[in-house]
Amino acid sequence: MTHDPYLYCILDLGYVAEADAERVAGALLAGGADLLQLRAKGHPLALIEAVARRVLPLCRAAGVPFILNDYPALAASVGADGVHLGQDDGTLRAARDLTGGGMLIGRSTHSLAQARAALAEGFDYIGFGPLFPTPTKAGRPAIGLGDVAAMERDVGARLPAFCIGGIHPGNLPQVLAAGARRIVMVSALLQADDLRAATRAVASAVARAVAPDSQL
Ligand code: TZP
Ligand code: MG
Repeated sequence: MTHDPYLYCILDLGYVAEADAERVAGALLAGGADLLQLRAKGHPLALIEAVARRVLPLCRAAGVPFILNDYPALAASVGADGVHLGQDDGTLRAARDLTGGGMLIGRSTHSLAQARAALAEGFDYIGFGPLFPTPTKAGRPAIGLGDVAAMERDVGARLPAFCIGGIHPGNLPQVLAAGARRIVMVSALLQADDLRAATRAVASAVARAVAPDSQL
């Protein structure tokens, strides 16, 4: 990463066919993803491992951390840069025991209280949301924009905090105006006609809002 991370992209196999993994990852990276996560709900571990091993070198070449969702031991064995844990995916300590030191470990949070707890526990970064309803995490209630500023003040000032959930280019200005400084965008990018251009436009919009002098 050459600058502070603003845009966290997710290669979600719910939207991307396994055979397209490298093409899509390449477009997200070329468009300016600052972190890339592989998310593969309901897929066999062997397939997840195979995709991770194919995508990881692209991230390395781009200088972008590769994060695996859900599986600390697999993240360690493929040499990922990090692992992402939901609220029900165990403690930070348990994940560190599986991965050893030096790996980024992130936590999904769904409230200000959970965000503060993740900071206190020592996670390296958090996701905060879903801000809006989203088919990518169906059934998870939206938390809205009301706590974004407080979360940024109490937590985002101390560790990278990525707003997530139902964010698309149309509501991005509203999310940034609410105080978000880093975002995750999944379906809106993965379903774009020109993935690389869409990613580039979002990366630039976030950078312009949070670092007006940025060259992005
Ligand atoms: N965690 C909270 S919301 C979400 C995850 C993984 C899904 C985000 O996807 P999208 O398509 O950008 O709403
Ligand atoms: Mg999980």
